[in-house]
Amino acid sequence: MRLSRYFLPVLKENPSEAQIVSHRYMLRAGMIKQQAAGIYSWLPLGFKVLKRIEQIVHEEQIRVGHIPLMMPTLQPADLWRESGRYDDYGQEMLRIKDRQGREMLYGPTNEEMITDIFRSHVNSYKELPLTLYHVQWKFRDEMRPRFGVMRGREFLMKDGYSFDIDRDSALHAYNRHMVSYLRTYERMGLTAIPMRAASGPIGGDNTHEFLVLAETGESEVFYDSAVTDLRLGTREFDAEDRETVAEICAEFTSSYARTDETHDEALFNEVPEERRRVARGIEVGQIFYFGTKYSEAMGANVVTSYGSRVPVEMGSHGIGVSRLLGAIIEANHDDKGIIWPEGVTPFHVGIVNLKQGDSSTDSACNALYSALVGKGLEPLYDDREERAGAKFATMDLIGLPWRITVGPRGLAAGKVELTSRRTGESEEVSLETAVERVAQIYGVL
Ligand code: 5CA
Repeated sequence: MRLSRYFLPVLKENPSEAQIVSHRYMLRAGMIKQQAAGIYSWLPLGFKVLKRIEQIVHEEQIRVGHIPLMMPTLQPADLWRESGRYDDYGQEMLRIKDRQGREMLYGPTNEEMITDIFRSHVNSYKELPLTLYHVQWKFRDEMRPRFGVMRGREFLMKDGYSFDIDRDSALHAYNRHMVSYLRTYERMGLTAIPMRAASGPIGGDNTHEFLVLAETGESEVFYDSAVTDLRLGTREFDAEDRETVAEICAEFTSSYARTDETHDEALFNEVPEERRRVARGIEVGQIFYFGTKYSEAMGANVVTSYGSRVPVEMGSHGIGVSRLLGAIIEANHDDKGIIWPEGVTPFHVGIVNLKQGDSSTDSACNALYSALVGKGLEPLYDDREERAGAKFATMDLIGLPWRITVGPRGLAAGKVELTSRRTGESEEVSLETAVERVAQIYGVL
């Protein structure tokens, strides 16, 4: 993409309504525009990152055998009356009437609807296990929408629902979600710690939240610092191997890590003092095992191998897709702007032409651009008639992890400059080497 042809409405001034850095940078970098409290348009740059994050979420769900579908945002109230949640949900639920006066709602979550799909089509234990998920907009009329996409009213969520024949299988589905989430967050350059949590309106006693540590997080968290060293990395395992999956979960959950809702001071004090941490975190996901809460209420039964009918065992598992943008920025920025981890960056590399209109720099930039595109990469070429300082400031603000700077002096010696946004370190290299290095970084060589 050429910046002169792109739509990147960056703001020079700090927007006064933004209290935290991720919100400030998302507005300044022209990623989002607020349309109403907690409701945003996703401008091209923000939309691109959102799609990258969504793509990683899909890949990791599909990797462990979960199946995507799509449910609507609007739901009939009657479905929610069956579970009893239509009255329980309170003012967070946006209630709407259609022209026939039928009561509808904008879904804050989808347990009832997925249970309805299940009971309509699944009859036998032979069709289990089954995990269906979607990535869809939700609406919760939050009392205090704030911090931009972190606590929105309309927000994008991955919500998945597991159906199993018995408790052990359902707990395996829970564990399988846990390991798939660990990999999902790691691919986004995040350390998200599973912490024992409270279940709220979803229900059940078995639940973990995934927290990214950040001073601006809304949750108070208590943990053993040993958990921050754990990484799933590139381990290969079979998602249906219950023992291995349970071992990985045990590794990530056996140290003390809890949110304030489930914090236990006496247990916490058993952690060696030098490893005890009290901090703040951003909740980027939550998994729940709640057994037959919805299946019993809504008559979602299956025939067992003995021929009897039992309510199906369920869990639900969510990732805050739009909130993740905020969390990633909170964890990756400096005073000049965002620093995208390579896994989610909107463009792989920026090209800065220091002398626009100069035939040699223009043609070198064009050659770089084509070579990078030829490798399957997406460069953002700043081809505007701007001062070098302004071009650098834009690149630093929007946070592409790599920048190639092309100027007449370097070119005379056959060199361009390859700069890391994270370390600020630069290297003088030939055009070919610059392309190769970037291709290598993104694993497309
Ligand atoms: N049905 C279950 C999971 S399938 C569910 O609704 N879980 S949840 O309530 O924990 O939400 C899942 C994730 O959505 C949260 O972990 C959080 O990351 C994100 N989320 C929740 N509320 C908001 C909000 N107001 N704005 C942005 N993201 C949110």
